[in-house]
Amino acid sequence: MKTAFVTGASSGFGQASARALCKNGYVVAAMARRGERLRALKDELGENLICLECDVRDKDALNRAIGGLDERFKSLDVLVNNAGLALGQERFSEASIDDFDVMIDTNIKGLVYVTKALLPAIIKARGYIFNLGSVAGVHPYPGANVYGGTKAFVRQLSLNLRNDLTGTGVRVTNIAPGIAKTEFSQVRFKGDEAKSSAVYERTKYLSAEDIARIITDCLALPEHVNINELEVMATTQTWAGFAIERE
Ligand code: NDP
Ligand code: 8X3
Repeated sequence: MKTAFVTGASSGFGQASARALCKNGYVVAAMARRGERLRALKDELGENLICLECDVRDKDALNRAIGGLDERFKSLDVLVNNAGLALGQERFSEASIDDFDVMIDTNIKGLVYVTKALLPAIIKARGYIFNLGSVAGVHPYPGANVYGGTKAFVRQLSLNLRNDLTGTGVRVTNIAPGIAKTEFSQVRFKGDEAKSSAVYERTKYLSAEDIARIITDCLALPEHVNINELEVMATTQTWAGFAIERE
């Protein structure tokens, strides 16, 4: 019996990954704040889905939730560190400091808390850590400021973890997706339907299932193969080039 732990499992990549892992025979601990979404997923997937209604920013609650998991989770085969968000896309000077706090606390600190709490179990299983970075952590774009910074942190932490985990057999992959249709833009634009749907207009984007498939495909690789990072874009997405000021 293999075990997995997925954060942000109530929507998007996390939900699709929890579903795919369950269907591949894993017992999955699924964490998110929206418990009703997790319970609906459990109705769909059955007893191999364990609901953990928790905010990854709350270190004590997180440690209690992880501590309350049954014996099977003393050994953890897969961690998908996925919970995260962007809030706003204004220039740094106009953006909200409260939004910065939420992104830093969730995307950076939450991911660190989860990893720290679960690492002994992951080492025991010679397990696999997937961290959800972003193209925004590699390529700058206007208004990505703090969000991009948090994802650059995720990328560098992923690489540094590989060093610290040398000799343990634990694998770490930073997955850095580009445009993908989930609830991401609804959250980023705070429910502004016109803004969020404009992101996906007249183009072909990645789906949550594409990312889940990448995760299960990586897991199917032999144990001696570690993919350090995977930057994944829709075929329709490329770069816009440098911006040049002209007089
Ligand atoms: P969604 O908004 O669809 O899903 C985000 C998930 O994160 C939800 O399940 C949400 O659950 C959870 N979450 C957010 N904050 C917290 C918190 N404080 N505690 C626990 N869970 C939390 O977006 P995606 O699936 O697209 O995003 C998943 C990850 O992928 C994020 O890290 C995002 O930055 C990254 N990403 C997304 C891309 C995209 O274009 N979609 C591209 C590149 C990276 P709940 O609200 O119930 O707590
Ligand atoms: C999400 C992808 O390009 O909107 O991380 O930042 S992007």
